[in-house]
Amino acid sequence: MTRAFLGLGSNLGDRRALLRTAVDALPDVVAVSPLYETDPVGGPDQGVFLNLVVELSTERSARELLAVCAEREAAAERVRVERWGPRTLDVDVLWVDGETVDEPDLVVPHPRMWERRFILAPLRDLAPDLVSANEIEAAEGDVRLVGLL
Ligand code: GSY
Repeated sequence: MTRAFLGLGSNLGDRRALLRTAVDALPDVVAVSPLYETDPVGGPDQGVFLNLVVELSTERSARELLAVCAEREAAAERVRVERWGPRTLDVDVLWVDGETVDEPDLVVPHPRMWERRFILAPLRDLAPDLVSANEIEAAEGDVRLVGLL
């Protein structure tokens, strides 16, 4: 079994319910981070996100996890009018212990995770061995702890 982390975010529709439904449907989940309200990083002017990270204990590869992410986004009837714009649900493969991938449609570890506080804050809650407090400080975008999903 391998430790893996997925990042989930939503800034369109009933954000909390969309995240709850997605987390409940994910396989191999062993921990769910607290929920954060986060200012959008990149893209056009858009509403604030809710973000969290889940930990999996899984035999799935990063590539197989990408397919799981796509399934959850499709189930949320993901609407995304423009690139980097508002979306009902975004699910990203962040990290898989011992695995790196560098392919056009999948890069693991997630290539922008170290710049994004909305990823690092909930990831550190679950995996303080991966993310230091200094790395959170150096990352971009305000985040506010909301509580448990
Ligand atoms: O990469 C995920 C989508 N996304 C987010 C997000 O989930 N949260 C915040 N705060 N900003 C974001 N910008 C993008 S793109």
